[in-house]
Amino acid sequence: PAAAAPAGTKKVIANLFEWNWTSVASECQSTLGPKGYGWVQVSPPQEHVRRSEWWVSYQPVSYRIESRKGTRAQFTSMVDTCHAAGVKVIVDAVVNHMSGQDTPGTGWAGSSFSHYDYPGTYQSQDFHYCGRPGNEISNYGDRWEVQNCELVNLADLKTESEYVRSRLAAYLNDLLSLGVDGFRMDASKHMPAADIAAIKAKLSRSAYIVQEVIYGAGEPITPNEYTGNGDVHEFRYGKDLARVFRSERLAYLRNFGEGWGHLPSSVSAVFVDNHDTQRDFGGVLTYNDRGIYALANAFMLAWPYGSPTVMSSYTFGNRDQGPPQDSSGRTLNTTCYSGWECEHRWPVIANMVGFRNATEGAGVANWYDNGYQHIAFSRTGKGYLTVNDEDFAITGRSYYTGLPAGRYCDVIHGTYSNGTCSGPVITVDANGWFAATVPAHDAIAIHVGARL
Ligand code: AAO
Repeated sequence: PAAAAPAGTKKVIANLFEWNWTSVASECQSTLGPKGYGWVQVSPPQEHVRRSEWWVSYQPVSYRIESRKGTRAQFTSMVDTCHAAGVKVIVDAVVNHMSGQDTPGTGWAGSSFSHYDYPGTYQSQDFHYCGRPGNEISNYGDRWEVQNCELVNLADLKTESEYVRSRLAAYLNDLLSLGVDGFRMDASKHMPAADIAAIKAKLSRSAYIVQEVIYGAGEPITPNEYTGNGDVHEFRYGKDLARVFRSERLAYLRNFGEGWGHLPSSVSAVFVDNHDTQRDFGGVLTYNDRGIYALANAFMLAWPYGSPTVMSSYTFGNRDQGPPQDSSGRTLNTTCYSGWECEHRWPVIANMVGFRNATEGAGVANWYDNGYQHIAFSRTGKGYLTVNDEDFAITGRSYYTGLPAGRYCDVIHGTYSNGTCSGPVITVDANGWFAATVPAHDAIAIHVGARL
């Protein structure tokens, strides 16, 4: 396929959902860079409608880089700071549509607009009017309707038109000029793959592309159609992983990924949950699942399928609740573990980013399972993970790792830094074995990047 996974040796993405630019910048410096994250995904930066809900970000009013998350200057400085910390930036790009407000209004930065008129940007001739009730998508079984009607009332851009394509490319090129490295193409299912290809062809330089196409059983539009443009989010991954952890057997994971009918690994972008699935897909694992959520992320980071994104959420009670904000709607600075979950900082998850980096390119070997909830595998010559999701500890076993003899930091229970380990040390013998107890609902992970 034409697509490339995120380039470089550090491929893990942290999705700092709805963080403001100042907080993203300091997180790049303090945590993302030092912990080995290669990329940060940020929420849509363009001017949007004014309301308190989180999803205002998905209702563009103009392409000025001014939003509740910060100004153009703050955005630019964030990109520079992240780059200096070795972290590349992916922008969530809302290109399928404009706003969904029926009454005219004024956007975040003062641009006035009405549903089908964005002065200086788009006018009524730039939108689809599909002629179905409310111009609304109701049947995902109808390809034409999904790509020509409105997704939840959002004014649907004619992405087949040359003017619209050029305007969208101008927006993305503006972001590239500020140093942005990649784009998450929001609502890609609602644009023909050829339209995305035409927009991509107008970009001033190459950029990482990941397309949001939610797999829906029996739907005519499939994720596979989009792989020629770049990576595609594999929504089956998080759903299947949650089902395995909640009601099936970890032993089934031995061929997780392509063996389960998921996209080819080289074009697949995966996550345990994202901002939509944690709200709208019953059953996925989220921060509310605490330890099991950490174990699912540890598995994702250890298992060589797809490009992983670690979700980082703010705490919410109801679906529409916006991020912590001041009385004018400006997003507050992030305060981890108080209003913000900061999953990407959880020690198990953050330390497993180092495991991913150290094992990049190594295959799976030495798979072991007990038929139920205890699994183990090595990443040839580089690392080893065992997960025990039984209700009891596994004692009196030895594990064959194939790793060089030595003393390794168990990065599930300790952090390796400057040659020391803050937790238990695992000793691999001259034949590549170690012996250890794995507590119930727990794990042990070792890798060559955290060897004492
Ligand atoms: C808000 C209000 C609306 C109002 C609108 C305009 O909620 O009531 O009409 O403003 O004023 C976000 C929010 C929306 C918000 C919108 C705009 O989620 O609540 O609307 O901003 O502010 C489809 C799309 C997919 C989309 C998803 C939400 O295909 O692209 O809906 N995701 C992206 C963003 C998302 C954002 C938008 C797009 C819009 O990530 O945050 O919306 O920019 C099936 C289909 C999917 C379909 C879902 C939901 O999925 O397959 O394509 O996604 O249904 O309709 C199982 C099935 C799976 C199914 C899934 C979910 O797992 O396997 O097929 O369940 O039901």
